[in-house]
Amino acid sequence: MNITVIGTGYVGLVTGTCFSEMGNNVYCIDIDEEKIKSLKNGIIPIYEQHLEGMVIKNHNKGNLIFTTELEKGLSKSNICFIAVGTPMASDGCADLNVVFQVAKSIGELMSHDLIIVTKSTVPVGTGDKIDRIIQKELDKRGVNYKFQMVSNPEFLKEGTAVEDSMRPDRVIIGSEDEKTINMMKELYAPYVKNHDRFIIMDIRSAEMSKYASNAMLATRISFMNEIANICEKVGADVNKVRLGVGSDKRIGYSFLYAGCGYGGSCFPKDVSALIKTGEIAGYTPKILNEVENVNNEQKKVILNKIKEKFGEDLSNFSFGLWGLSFKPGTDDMREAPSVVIINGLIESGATVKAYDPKAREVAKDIFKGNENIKFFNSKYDVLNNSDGLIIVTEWNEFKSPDFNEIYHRLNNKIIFDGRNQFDKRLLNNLGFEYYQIGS
Ligand code: UPG
Repeated sequence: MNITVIGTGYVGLVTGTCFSEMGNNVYCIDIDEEKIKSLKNGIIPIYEQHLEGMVIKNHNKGNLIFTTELEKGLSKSNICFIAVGTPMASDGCADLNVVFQVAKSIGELMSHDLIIVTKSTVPVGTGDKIDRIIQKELDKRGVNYKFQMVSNPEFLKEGTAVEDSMRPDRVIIGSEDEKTINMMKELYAPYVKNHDRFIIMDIRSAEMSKYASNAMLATRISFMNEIANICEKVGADVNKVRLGVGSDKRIGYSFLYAGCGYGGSCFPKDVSALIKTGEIAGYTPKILNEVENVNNEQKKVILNKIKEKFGEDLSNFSFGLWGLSFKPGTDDMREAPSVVIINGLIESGATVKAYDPKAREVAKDIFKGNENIKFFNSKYDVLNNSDGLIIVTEWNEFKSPDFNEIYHRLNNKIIFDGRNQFDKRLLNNLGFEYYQIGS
């Protein structure tokens, strides 16, 4: 098939590349000329496993084309995906300016009938708005090309984005037009082979499914973080409670890990946007508001533990920190708990030495000019002259460290673990004072 994907961010680039991998001809469009130039030269703006090789291979084969010319892509395509960002606006709503701008451009430039698919996470009713914008432009031009709107939310996770796209759990197709649905099924058939993973519904329900999925996952995390906070007070261990709870088939084990809060480009903004959607529609969400509140507090739990140990004034203290990205497998630091923890430490007078396998450069940009944080290329070097080790992200390389090395380099043999990576008894036996979340 011939496809245009508008937006070469996380979702657009991965989706477009995975479509090209199955032999489709894909035009990836972005208004950012520098980004398009880099992509043409095989320079990928994000770190994501398997992505670079796939981009270069398909670009060289000629079926993954990067261009700033939307008209060119549209003229050659039968399906156009909108995959631009919908960041959080200052009022907590999803900012749809770029989505609507793109819709207008499609209406101005399309030159034959099209299927137009919203991949971006957009609030319920946005599909209808896009429809009206495009139709208005077509009317202005006096042309009567037909187009069908589809909502096809994306469920890929950072760190496993390519795998998630190549083997999705489900493909939601929000459309009530049979021909369009069949075309979408044909496009996705190679990715869901041997499984009936298509879920067909109306556009509004598809849009809502995306928000409800992310909100459900965020709720599970905040719920377990709340249980963890109670566990600490009553002498229970959330790591064991998770097993006791997750073994119920109706509940399951995933997304029950207590920690120092969820981050990333999706959960915080999507929970916030869903709250706003409810409020605007006349319903004030209760659970969702608390999911957000619990998470904001949870990002400070490590900091509170450090202050309980060393006092409010941390002027004479220095800490080694492992993990800056919001989760392993990515260099993305959007809404990362590490930022809250580092800022809190520095505001209290401490200095920080940080290590992350992938996010160092991104972090250097965030903390540019700040003398109180230094970045290192080795996880052990951050420990020299440090009063404790703080673990914020559970990268694999932090899972079986050389405890002897940690012990000898640290001034105070203290570990604050925001991701509950180690066995408490083992660490205590090795001579560490070891703090976890929820035990
Ligand atoms: N997290 C926990 N405890 C858990 C699981 C996750 O604290 O038990 C945290 C994790 O550390 C991270 C955050 O939750 O900070 C989000 O993790 P994850 O969902 O793996 O990351 P994303 O890549 O943001 O993916 C989410 C959805 C995905 C969706 C995407 C964009 O999982 O389905 O496509 O957001 O909307």
